Amino acid sequence: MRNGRHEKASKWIVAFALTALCPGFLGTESIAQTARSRDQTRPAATASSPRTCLSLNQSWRFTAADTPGAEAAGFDDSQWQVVSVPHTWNALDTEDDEPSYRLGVGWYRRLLDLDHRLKGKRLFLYFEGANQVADVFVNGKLAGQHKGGYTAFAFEITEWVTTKPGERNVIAVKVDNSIDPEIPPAPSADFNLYGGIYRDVWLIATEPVHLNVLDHASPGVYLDTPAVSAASATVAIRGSLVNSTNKPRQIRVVSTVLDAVGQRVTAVESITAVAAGREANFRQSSDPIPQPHLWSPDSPYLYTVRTQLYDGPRLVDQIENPLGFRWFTFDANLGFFLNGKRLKLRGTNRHQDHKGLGNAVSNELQVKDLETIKATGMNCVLLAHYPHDPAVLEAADRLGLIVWEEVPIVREISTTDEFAQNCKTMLTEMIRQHYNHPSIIMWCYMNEIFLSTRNELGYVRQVVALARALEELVHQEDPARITVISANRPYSNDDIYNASGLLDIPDVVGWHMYFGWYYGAFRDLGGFLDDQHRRFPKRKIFISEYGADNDRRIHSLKPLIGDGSVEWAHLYHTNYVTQIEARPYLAGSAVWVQNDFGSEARGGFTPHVNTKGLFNYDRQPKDIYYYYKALFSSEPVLHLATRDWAIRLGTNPASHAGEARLVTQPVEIFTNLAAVELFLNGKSLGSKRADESRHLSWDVPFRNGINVVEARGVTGPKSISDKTNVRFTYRLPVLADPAVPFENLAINVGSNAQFIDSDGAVWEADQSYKAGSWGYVGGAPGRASQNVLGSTEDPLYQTVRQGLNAYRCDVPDGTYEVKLLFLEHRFTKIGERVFSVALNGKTVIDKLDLVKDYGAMRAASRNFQVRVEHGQGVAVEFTSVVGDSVLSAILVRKLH
Ligand code: GCB
Repeated sequence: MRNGRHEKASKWIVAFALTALCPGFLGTESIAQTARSRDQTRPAATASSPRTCLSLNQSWRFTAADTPGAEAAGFDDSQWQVVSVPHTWNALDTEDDEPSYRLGVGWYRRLLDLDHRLKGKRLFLYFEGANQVADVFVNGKLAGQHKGGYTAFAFEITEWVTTKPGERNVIAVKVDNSIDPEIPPAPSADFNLYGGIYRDVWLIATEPVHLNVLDHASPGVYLDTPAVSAASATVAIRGSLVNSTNKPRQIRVVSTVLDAVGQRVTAVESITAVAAGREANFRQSSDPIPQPHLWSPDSPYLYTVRTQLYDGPRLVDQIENPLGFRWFTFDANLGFFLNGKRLKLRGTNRHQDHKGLGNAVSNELQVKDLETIKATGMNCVLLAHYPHDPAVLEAADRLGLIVWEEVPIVREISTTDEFAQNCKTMLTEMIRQHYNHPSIIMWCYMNEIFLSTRNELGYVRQVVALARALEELVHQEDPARITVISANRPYSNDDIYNASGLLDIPDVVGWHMYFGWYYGAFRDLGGFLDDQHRRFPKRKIFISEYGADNDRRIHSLKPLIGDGSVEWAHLYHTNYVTQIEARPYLAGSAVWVQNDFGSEARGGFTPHVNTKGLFNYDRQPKDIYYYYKALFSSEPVLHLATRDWAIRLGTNPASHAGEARLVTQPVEIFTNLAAVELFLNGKSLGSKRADESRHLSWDVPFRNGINVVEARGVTGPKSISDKTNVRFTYRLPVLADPAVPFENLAINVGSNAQFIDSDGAVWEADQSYKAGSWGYVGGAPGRASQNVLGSTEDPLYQTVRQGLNAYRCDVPDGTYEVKLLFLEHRFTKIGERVFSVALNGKTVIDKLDLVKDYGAMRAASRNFQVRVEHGQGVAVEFTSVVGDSVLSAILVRKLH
């Protein structure tokens, strides 16, 4: 019951997140208390908060199968698994080594005992999110269907349930995460579509006269700040109320603005007439509030607006919404302004999933992500690539993080009316549900939509037409906020985003920039942006993504584009930041991405994971995270950026037998201190002044064994230090040198990078053979970018040397284990590549056909023993039968 545990820990956050819809949530007396044990933590129907909310997260039964008849009240689900929400059926199969994960139907069922005191109330089921089509049944009747996996939905169930003592109701929910081309996101999206009820579920009980619960599952009340300045601010309140009685009513709507400590600031009231069985809208405007506290990242001051409905003297409904006073503009030359002051947006993108949990992440863990982003000193977060949990928006309001939120219209569209309609509904839901969060500044409705090039007639025109319709919709729904479309630099040079007119539509354009990762070189970034700024001088631009995969198992002294090494990623980020900060017209930037995240189709370094995170998938920080902290945080930061490279290996070609064997390798430091002194094993290596780059590097002479590295600096009156160990293995340039007895040699063949395996062994970067040493003879390097089946150490297999004649290791005489690792990375048919392998003159593999013997893209290895005599070393020779030979890695280990 993994999720149950998280839920318990996060109870207070759940409570915090739900106050908008359910101010009664925190009440003391539970109507459920007397009746049942399982729903005991529930809100009260007290006089002051007539609306109650009951968590329905616990006690579901689940089956991962489409089960005919499962909606029926009397269906026997006793054999189903007991689960709690948040739940997904894809937590594990998205992380296994097999391609694909289960897309299909899952059923959930739950009993609902309704206290007799709920008789006469209006009852609603409220789902914060279920991916992606949910059919909700109550006592066998369809209460409603919702499409789209990332927005909330509510259905009224009053007519179908019983509150009679001793009688029970059954909720059954069919959830389907099958790919549906009519529902965004498109399957080409770079993230997993985990199926399930993965956000909180509530029962909301209101009086017959109540604020609308069914307006796209919004709070039913919308706050605007039509006039706001440092001198004064007003709040406009609008919403709709429902009269489910059979008499017309005159309802008094009272809206009270409370300050951050709950003191009344101002109030406004009005009367709304509502006919029997009908809805009616209301609009109110507060008196100006003098010298309002403004909301900003530095001071995220939150007011609350409490909206109460009175039927005569009786309070019949009450909800609360957050209110922040702030105003903002974008300028094509000067970037972003908040409350009249220039503010460079500095942030990161966040996906919601988490290692081991999929998208079924507790509110507590979600909030932790936001707290981490804030603690980095960032001021903004892009919620990629769909609306996020309400707890996330609450946290952003409270912490002062400026939010960009988006609907999952990514990479391609369906050109049907149905797709367009689903996009519009989703967009409306997102805006209405999250409208009152002051943290939200930007609504994005299209993400790199031309990434998948499609040539059918009129496709581009249809994308543009959809964008125009969505642009209009956003401005209609929310005239005060900024619209954005994000664009990738086209891989071909057709300039399609500009040529199609797409980027002329939104208020702001977000660019996804991967120069020096997917294409080009770092230095091309500035040129590209300057060119855009020159060609479109009125356009407001922002870098909404930039990032590079960064796998702590991969390290290189000569990093290369696309190698996944930590060192390349460090070069990439430090280079980008310099160029971004130098361009005042850029409104800001957001790193791709805060945490590594699941993406089944990815065959990168870690199977099915996008590893561009500042944090790993399990939320452990990578060294690069501290670079951003040193850049943006006002707290002192001194970080030895070698935590990710704590197991090292190297050689010093200049050293001879018997010499102190020191090998110089770089150690990076990310700091915002003025100066840092570095120590190795207690001895100073000198001081360096740090500057705005927040980045220092030392050449450190490592010795064989454990090296203690320590950085020391001063901040104000305080000294601070950071200390860590590096385990260094010295490799003799001459393998047979008697000064250090040879143990083993592991080589990441075909790669410029070292690879640290799960046992902590380092597989060295490849080199060409030199007598006395080791290396390849002949051939050329190659690389696969698909997932390697049968291994999680994909990088070791993915880089290969092909067409090689031999691999030689001039080890001293003795008996050795020789292990050869292979991968067929290019061919899928039998007979396309066949070669034989000989070890010290003896054929050990005759006509190896990797596809035939193991399968394409499947990790393969062979072990041999060899006796080395007369200084012959180990020589692995390859003879081609059809096509080229290929080798992924080699291990030579001395047997004692
Ligand atoms: C992008 C996409 C994002 C990907 C990212 C990447 O531009 O918007 O969904 O995950 O690039 O890592 O390639």
